[in-house]
Amino acid sequence: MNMNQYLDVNPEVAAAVQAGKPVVALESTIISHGMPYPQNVETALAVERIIRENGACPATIAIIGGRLKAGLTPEEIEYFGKKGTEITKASRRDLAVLCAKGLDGATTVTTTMIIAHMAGIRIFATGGIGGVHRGAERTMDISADLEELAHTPVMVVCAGAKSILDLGLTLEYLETHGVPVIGYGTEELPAFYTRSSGFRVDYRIDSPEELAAVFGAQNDLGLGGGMLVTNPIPEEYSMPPEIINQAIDRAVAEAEEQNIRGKNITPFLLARVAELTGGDSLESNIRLVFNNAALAARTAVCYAGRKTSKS
Ligand code: PSU
Ligand code: MN
Repeated sequence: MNMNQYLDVNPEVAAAVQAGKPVVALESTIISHGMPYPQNVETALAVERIIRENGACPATIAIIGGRLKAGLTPEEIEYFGKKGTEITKASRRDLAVLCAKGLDGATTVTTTMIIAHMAGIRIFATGGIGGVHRGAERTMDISADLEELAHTPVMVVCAGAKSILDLGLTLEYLETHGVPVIGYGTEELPAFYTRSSGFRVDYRIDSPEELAAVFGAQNDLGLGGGMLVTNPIPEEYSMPPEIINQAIDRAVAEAEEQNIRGKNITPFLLARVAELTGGDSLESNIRLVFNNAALAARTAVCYAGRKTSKS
């Protein structure tokens, strides 16, 4: 653990990390900005239950009153869910300001990786990651999530990325920065609501044991950096590509017309796609997060077993 004066690891999480037991980190932007209240809170609590059922300890990560929290209470999750988009979406560049001023922040993939790593947590489950935006050759809008994956040794289990992004450029960027992109049970990069995107991943892996072994090898080699595991949404919850792509194209066009920029663009697109596709996309979103939580927990169990068997 890389303890610092701003970090609070909750006692259950700290005990699990100390004992080398499996722990899975979870982000809080998905709660505050990714889903409406009260489904966001119900989902966050259900995800923690799924992680426990699969043998690991959950650690939802957030910034509260300038404290970096690894592990939230149900009351703190409720607080985040209720406040929603009023809470600052916190990326790497926001951390120092929020800590020094004693403010709240919702952690993105980037800041969840940073705080997980500080707390000694190696595996993290979420829905979708940020990436290279469409039109990035003009706007230079590339999510800090990709940079964090390049540098911070945390495995991120997600359902790929939404095609609000340029998925081809996102894969190119990850390749340049040396981030392995794994398809879980698939050769294709999943596109969040759909199981396929038309883009190939680097490697297909079919078991949590093998995911843990590959991540272990990356750490043992001293390569540093993260690993991206893309886990396709279960078939029964996936959405018809025409419906989702139409909504995404429209949301992207509206963002352009309204001149939405910077950190606001991703929350704008997520909210607009959710509105345009109604309850179906919310249900799909919730189901894929559950699916990722279970895989991350099973992988964390294998990863913990691997470490203890070696020492
Ligand atoms: N994409 C999703 N769902 C999300 C996010 C992205 O499909 O919830 C959130 C995550 O917290 C991610 C962040 O880390 O948005 C990326 O924001 P930006 O594109 O501004 O880097
Ligand atoms: Mn951006």
